[in-house]
Amino acid sequence: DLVPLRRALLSVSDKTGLIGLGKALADRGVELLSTGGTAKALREAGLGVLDVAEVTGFPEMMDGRVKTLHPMVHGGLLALRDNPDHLAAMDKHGIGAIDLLVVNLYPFEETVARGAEHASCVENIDIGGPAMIRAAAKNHAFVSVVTDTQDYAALLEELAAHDGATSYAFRQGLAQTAYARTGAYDAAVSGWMAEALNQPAPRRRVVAGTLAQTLRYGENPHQSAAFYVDGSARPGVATAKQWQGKELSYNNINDTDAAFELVSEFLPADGPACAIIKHANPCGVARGASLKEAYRRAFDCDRTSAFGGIVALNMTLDAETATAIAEIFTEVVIAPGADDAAREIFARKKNLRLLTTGSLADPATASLTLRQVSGGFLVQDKDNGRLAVGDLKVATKRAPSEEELADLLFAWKVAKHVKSNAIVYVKDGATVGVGAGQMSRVDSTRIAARKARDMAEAMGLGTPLTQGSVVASDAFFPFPDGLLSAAEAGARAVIQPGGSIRDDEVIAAADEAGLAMVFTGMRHFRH
Ligand code: 93A
Repeated sequence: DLVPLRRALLSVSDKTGLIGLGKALADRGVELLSTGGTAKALREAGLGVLDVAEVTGFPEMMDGRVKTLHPMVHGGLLALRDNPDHLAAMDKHGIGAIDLLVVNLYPFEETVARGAEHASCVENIDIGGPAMIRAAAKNHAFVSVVTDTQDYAALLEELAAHDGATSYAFRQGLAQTAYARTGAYDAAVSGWMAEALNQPAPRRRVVAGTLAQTLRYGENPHQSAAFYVDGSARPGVATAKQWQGKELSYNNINDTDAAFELVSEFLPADGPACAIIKHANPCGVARGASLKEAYRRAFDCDRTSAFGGIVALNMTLDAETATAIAEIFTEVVIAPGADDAAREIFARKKNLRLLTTGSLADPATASLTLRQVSGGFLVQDKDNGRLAVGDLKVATKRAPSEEELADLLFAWKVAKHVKSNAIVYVKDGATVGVGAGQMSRVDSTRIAARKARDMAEAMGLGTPLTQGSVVASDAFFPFPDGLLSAAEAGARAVIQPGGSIRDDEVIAAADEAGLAMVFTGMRHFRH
């Protein structure tokens, strides 16, 4: 199954590593064919190249839209070298076999990501490249196809190992990569069009991404895992710059994303905010007069859980905040930026990972969330539902005070990022109890209250922090019990969607307990 490599076609937009590859191939006596810009680069490096235009007998035309779409090219890629009919056709039409195709595509994803105009994005939809890639990959019995600059080294190693030939297994591996690339490419084009049309996310979408990184393992060490990026280039864990520390793990990436998405709910204009995440749930979220204070207050919600947590900040990390964070074991810190002094402080903590994103995520952007089920995927719009004060309906006799209202809205934003059933107690712009992921709402209410009591005890406070707090529930209280349990813990005001058939009972219970309760009319399930 060894196929000697005699003739190669190189057509690459990203010229990284091109000259080195071209030289190595030329040294092996491989004949090089190439398209305009690629041929020029190779020639400038002193290599002999035959223009594809010479092979096809047609000039590149229509701004390059048509350059390789020709039987002289596609026949050379697709012909079965052991099929007499194919060989006869090659002979008759003077088609030379192409044993190696090296293509990387017009940078469509990058063009979209940098916010280019529609026409420019369209012009960057590569047609000839994917056509050749798919042809060469189909004919992997004879042809090698390289679509990633990172695979040049492996190709040269393969040629060295087989005296200038390639093995079937190697070619098949390249073909698999090639189809992954063309699939992801077309998915990116389709996704971009869906966004331009403002289409509801689930309609006719192909979900695909590009492998960014293989991970050491998945959620558990016996699961293999990888990180794929969708090319949207939004601020977040996928595009962040990592300044120090070892590679992020699967769970780190998941938690860091949750932390950053949550803290991005808090605009810097409204003051510093911090979120600490453990196992994808917040164990503390707070505002503060300074970033350090926001961190401290978030930390005080649940100091036990915050150990080994992920910290997200809505502003540039400064030295005093970095010092405070460095005091306890923290896995990852993510922020829009980090100043030099803060970076110096972290540099002494070798294991701490610092990520900067340039800016916050926009919680209002439309995008997809995916979940796999046996035999398929569930696709939905990301929950970017946001609330304005005008959307709230006061359900009880007592309306919330201004301070309570501010805390209710804060609690609601946090509850959106807590696994259901979610219960979030907040006081003075800081969570004081979070109940997450319970199968019954009343359990979440109690767990959050108990944790608040534990914290008060640990901090030597007389009363639990939930005294005089407000509480958010991500979905309606189906019975008064959850609400009553929150009141018992000291909550004075409640925010919840409303809409239960027992709303009347729940409202009556709230009135009786002297609570103020507002309905949002919107639910934030997160499973
Ligand atoms: O506009 S195209 O879709 N039409 C083609 O026939 C074609 N053939 C190769 N784009 C085409 N290519 C692409 O040109 C390759 O995929 C590669 O990205 C690029 C290399 O062009 P150059 O060698 O001129 O830099």
